Amino acid sequence: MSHDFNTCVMIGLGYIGLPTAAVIARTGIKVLGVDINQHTVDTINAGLCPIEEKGLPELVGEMVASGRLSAATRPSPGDVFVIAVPTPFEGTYKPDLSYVEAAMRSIAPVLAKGNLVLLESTIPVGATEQAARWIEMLRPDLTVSHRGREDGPVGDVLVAHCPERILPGQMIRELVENDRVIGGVCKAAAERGRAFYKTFVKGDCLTTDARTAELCKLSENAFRDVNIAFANELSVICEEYGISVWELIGLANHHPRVNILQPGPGVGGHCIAVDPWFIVSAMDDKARLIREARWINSGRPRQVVRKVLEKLEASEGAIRSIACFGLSYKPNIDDVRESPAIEVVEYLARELPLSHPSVSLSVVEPFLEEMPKHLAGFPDVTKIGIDAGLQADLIVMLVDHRQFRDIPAERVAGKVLVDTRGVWSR
Ligand code: SAJ
Repeated sequence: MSHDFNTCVMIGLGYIGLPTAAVIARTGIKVLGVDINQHTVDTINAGLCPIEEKGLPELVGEMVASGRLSAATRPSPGDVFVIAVPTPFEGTYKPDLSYVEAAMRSIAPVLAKGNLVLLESTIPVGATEQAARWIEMLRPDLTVSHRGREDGPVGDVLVAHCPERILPGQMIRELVENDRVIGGVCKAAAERGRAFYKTFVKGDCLTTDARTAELCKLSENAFRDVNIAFANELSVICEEYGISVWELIGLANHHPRVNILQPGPGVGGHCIAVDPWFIVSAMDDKARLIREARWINSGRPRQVVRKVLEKLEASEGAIRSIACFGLSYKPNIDDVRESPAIEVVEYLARELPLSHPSVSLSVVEPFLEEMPKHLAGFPDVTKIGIDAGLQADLIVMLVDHRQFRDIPAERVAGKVLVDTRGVWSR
């Protein structure tokens, strides 16, 4: 190895931490993955993978078998500590940094001079500096270099933010190929961070300060949210005019400088539906466009439900069964976090018994074996296969999985459709 990173401790073995730990282990660095969930730890130590992701089970199995990856509930000393814990928001849309603070508390006792601490979790502006202060308070015997003190002596512990950017479904490839932004609390931290990422990243590793890196990540996801909101607003406008939004976007995108995204039933996942609030909650009325986009996208599931109820009313009792196609937050994955499709089904499952008690509701989701726990409170909602779903009187297309795209339009001829993804309406 042409570097001096021999051991890495990954805090958090979720959707980001586990694939990142496995890819780091592949370089030959010894990785200890830490998670508070004993079941996750046991599963990984058995060479199994608790997350569905292309290529990940094989890589985890191989790394555990080689002894380069292991898991525990508490950290041990190491050269680099990577933090990949969740940063949810509270009811007030303010980010909750308690997991980051708990991670700092867990690593503080084992930190040593020369260590590098990298936060990959998506965090609000200022949080990396806050993490550095927590370390200082917990370990008064160690110095942590500060913002604005670049010319002073380099701290014993270097702290930087390197936001993750990987797309579920393509994580292993993107972990290696994507460019990375590394923002140091001081310049030395950014440089040391770059040296670490260069051990497994083929993309460019760009250095900056911690605040810029924090806002960079939030801006990337806010950019996508705003652009999806634009597509969703266009779909409402098109409906008013009786125009196909899919045809419109297809035509507009022939312009060399136009690239409109796709409308849908809303924005799901644990990133784009969450991160823009980290900007809005800190900025209030200075982030009006970002806030409006969030409202537009988070209101989409209710618009879909309204459309379904309008179709029911218009059918005057002819519609006896509804099948919702897709539950995951986007196509071709099994991830249901913040899924707008689940929200649509939940609304319908609550509403139908009240206003249309004789109409049955079922869901079709080839990427899940069982009904997700969010829908456990609705025993009347059944999970059925594609063929059975196509027998329903009203089909609500919520996720354009490849299996659904393969269904020829003739098979839904004569059905009442609410096609939020343009599977049969393009
Ligand atoms: N969506 C639309 N229309 C579109 C594109 C997406 O409605 O044209 C919806 C999807 O159906 C889904 C949601 O948006 O519900 C988000 O999906 P996504 O594929 O846009 O993004 P994520 O949440 O899976 O991953 C994003 C990525 N960020 C960007 O593309 C800027 C990823 O690179 C980040 O690593 C990830 O967030 C993260 O962890 O922050």
